[in-house]
Amino acid sequence: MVSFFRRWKSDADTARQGSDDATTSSAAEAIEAARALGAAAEAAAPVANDPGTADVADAGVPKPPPMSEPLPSTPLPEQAPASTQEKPPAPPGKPGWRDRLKGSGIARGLGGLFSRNPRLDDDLLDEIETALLTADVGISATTALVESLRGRMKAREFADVPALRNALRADLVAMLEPVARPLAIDPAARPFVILTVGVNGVGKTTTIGKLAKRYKDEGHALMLAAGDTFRAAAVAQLQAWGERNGVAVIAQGQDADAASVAFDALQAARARGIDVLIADTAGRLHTQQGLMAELAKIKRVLGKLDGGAPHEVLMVIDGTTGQNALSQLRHFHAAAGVTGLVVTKLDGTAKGGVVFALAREFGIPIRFAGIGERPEDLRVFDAEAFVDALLPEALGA
Ligand SMILES: Nc1nc2c(ncn2[C@@H]2O[C@H](COP(=O)(O)OP(=O)(O)OP(=O)(O)O)[C@@H](O)[C@H]2O)c(=O)[nH]1
Ligand SMILES: [Mg+2]
Repeated sequence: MVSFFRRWKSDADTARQGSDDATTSSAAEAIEAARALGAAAEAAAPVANDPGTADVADAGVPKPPPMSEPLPSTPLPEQAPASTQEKPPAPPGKPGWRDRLKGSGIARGLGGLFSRNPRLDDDLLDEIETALLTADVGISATTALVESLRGRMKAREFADVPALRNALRADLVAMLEPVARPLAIDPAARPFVILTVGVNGVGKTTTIGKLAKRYKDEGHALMLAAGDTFRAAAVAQLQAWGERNGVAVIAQGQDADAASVAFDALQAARARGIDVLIADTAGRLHTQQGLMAELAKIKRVLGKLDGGAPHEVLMVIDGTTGQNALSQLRHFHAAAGVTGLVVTKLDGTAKGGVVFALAREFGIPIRFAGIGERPEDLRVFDAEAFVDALLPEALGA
């Protein structure tokens, strides 16, 4: 079994230094892609699977942040990780989205633009175009949005600038509405198996921890599979989330075969009557064919036990990645058949626009958005809440 499930360590090593093959259709996109690649490499760097440090016991394991209702063992606020001390959970509902996304590139671009009381003319459309392009909305989606506005402006559909802003809001919402489809746990699939995939450091393990809390709170019997076997710290990170949530974690430790871990976990989950099994995987660059093939193998192995498994291939995408996210999704989809997306770190330096580009190019459901590091900061993706958070308050909720 172990030899059958051999991993591609050399590929992993190359992956960390590899280059991207983002396809570009113009010079502007090439510049965007280059910028995005830099961001992706930066995002990947602190959590790269470095065999040289893999044995260092739990060094650098990101600890789950405290829950909103702390367990007795929860550290006091002053002992909590620095990042979570600074940021309490976002307020619930739409205000939370606005609170967390107000610093995003697209919110700042559009906000600044409309706050200058612009005139209703072609210059305004040009400025909107620049704001969208700069925020990583991408050429295709931006052109569609701006040309639609231009046509209606010429037809004198807009009496004033607020009317144009409302039309832009409606168009942005319409672009996202088809992909704002929440993940439904099919009770007939027992367990319902979620396989998480994505490049290094995008937030896969953290998202699993947040989901564990969500599903536990909803009353599901849950199990996690520590399928990132590249680093001991990765297994420990998932186990820490499991402990916090009182959820069993199936692990075979570092260097175990990921497909074998997934297989064992599904067997155990079936035996124990578990409702939802969530499997972690190691981050990998989408350009590394061997590593991408490993994902296909994990899927095949799960499918041997249950023809429907995995029921969801959940790809986690770092919202700060920019247009390179399109290339990532294209490759992961080809290798593993992605059925849902989570876009994380939208609260940070993300420009936010890539969400529109992903929606337009792929139409794959966006299940959740990460707007912070705490469990309650993983929100079911809501097209209206997202768009309203990006536009000036007058257009908001
Ligand atoms: N601000 C913010 N940080 C996030 C979010 N989601 C994840 N993170 C942080 O991103 C960092 C990386 O998260 P991980 O969950 O370890 O990422 P990963 O994809 O599992 O990484 P690898 O397993 O190494 O590929 C951690 O510091 C998380 O706290 C989010 O929505 N917002
Ligand atoms: Mg991880």
